[in-house]
Amino acid sequence: MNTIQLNQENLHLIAERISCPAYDRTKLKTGIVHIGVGGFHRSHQAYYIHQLLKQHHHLDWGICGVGLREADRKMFDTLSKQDGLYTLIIQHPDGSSKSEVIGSISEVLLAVDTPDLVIQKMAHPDTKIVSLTITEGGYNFDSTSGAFDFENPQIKHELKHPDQPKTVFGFLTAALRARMKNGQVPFSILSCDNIQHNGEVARKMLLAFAQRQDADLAEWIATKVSFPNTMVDRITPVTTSKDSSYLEKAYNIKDEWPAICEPFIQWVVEDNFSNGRPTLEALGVQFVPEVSPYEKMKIRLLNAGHSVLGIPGAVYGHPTINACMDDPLFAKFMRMFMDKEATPILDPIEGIDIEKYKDTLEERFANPNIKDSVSRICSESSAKLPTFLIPTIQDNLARGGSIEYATFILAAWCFYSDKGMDQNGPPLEIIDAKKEQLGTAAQQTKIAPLSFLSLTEVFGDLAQNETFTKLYKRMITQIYQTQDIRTLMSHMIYDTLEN
Ligand code: CS2
Repeated sequence: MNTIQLNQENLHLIAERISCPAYDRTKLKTGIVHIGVGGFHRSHQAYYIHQLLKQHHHLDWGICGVGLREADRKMFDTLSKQDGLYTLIIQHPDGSSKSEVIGSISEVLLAVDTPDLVIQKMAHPDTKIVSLTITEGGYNFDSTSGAFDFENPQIKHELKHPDQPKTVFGFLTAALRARMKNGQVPFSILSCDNIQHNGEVARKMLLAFAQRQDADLAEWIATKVSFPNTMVDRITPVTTSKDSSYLEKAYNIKDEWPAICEPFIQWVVEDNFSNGRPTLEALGVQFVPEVSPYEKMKIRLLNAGHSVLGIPGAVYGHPTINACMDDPLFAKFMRMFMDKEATPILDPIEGIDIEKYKDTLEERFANPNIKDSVSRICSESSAKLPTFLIPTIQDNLARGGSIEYATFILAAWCFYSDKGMDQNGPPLEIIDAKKEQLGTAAQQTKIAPLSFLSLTEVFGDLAQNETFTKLYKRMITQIYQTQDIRTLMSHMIYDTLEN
């Protein structure tokens, strides 16, 4: 068999080897513009929409994938070449996998090349939803005050030149302004990032920005645009060249950017849309009046659990989350964190057994075929921990609960950030927009043990809390003295079990 390049023209040939979209992609209308096409969007929302097109033939809900940054060029080039097609490889824990070509992304745009096309697409009457996976950091808020960061140079530029948008806020306001002028119904803005109250945060940030641009537009957005809150979930590791090679070897298909994921998938959405929505309930999406308890449970257990494994895992030398779970000490440490610190601050959810939910998380993290790198988990921790972990410390400080495990992770993160600056030490590649600031603050630890906490945009006012700082200081001293994260973790578990 010769190797076939994945694209629309070859789809009928590829369909002889692997499951392919049978719906007529040429008839797809763009109902959704999605900003931030990475692995996660492709394993989650685009997968759900693909099922909808496949099973229910609702061809109005095709997706236009948009990249806003120069860094999205590879996504744009690859998906353009493949006519939006890619293979989703679902990896089961028993070693079996299921591959399927996904066809719901019908077009792609790169905003740095064609900003006007992006605005036109969003302003087009067919577009009913603009969805976002722009990462926790993309919402441009200060984590202490929660206020919009007007000091961001790109935002400053956009406010001076509203006709030259750069960020999501510039594009959304430009498109919504066009819709307001044309007397059209606005699209809904659907945030799919791991931020609690993600819809409300998106709304607050967009309104703050719009207000500075045009008070009438801000008023129109405030009254007319819906921002449903959502909880999204599917573990999606970074695609590697091995994944493309696998498709080439197994099916003779050349796909330069497949997506890999676990079998589990969940989407809980607040049923509040200004301009209609796809009927995804038939596919298992839960539409509920109140998403917050689901979001909180997922962020404070799953996402925090990942960081609780990944940060010490990176320092110790475990390459993946499943390798961390294979180490019984790491697995126990994470469960202790979940049981003692995260669970007590969660609200009960009807129909959900939290103990079972945590058991499932353990199974999902241990999936040996996902090989989710700790570097993905640790990336952008400066944006993740203020949503995933630090609020749990604050909640426990307020209620007199345990903060030991979460505090240890912050101390380990300081050590990790310090090591990442060390040119002579073992390689520890840190991916974080705040890498320099974190590293510089961490390097002062030996002279001033609390120096890492001086980054108030990350830690808020934690450094002012004596209960916390006392514990943090003890832990950071132990970590720097022993340089042995794993032994310290085992002592903590032992002490907890003894008391
Ligand atoms: C991870 C998430 O980025 C992270 O740190 O916790 O990407 C996680 O895998 C997804 O939210 C799973 O739904």
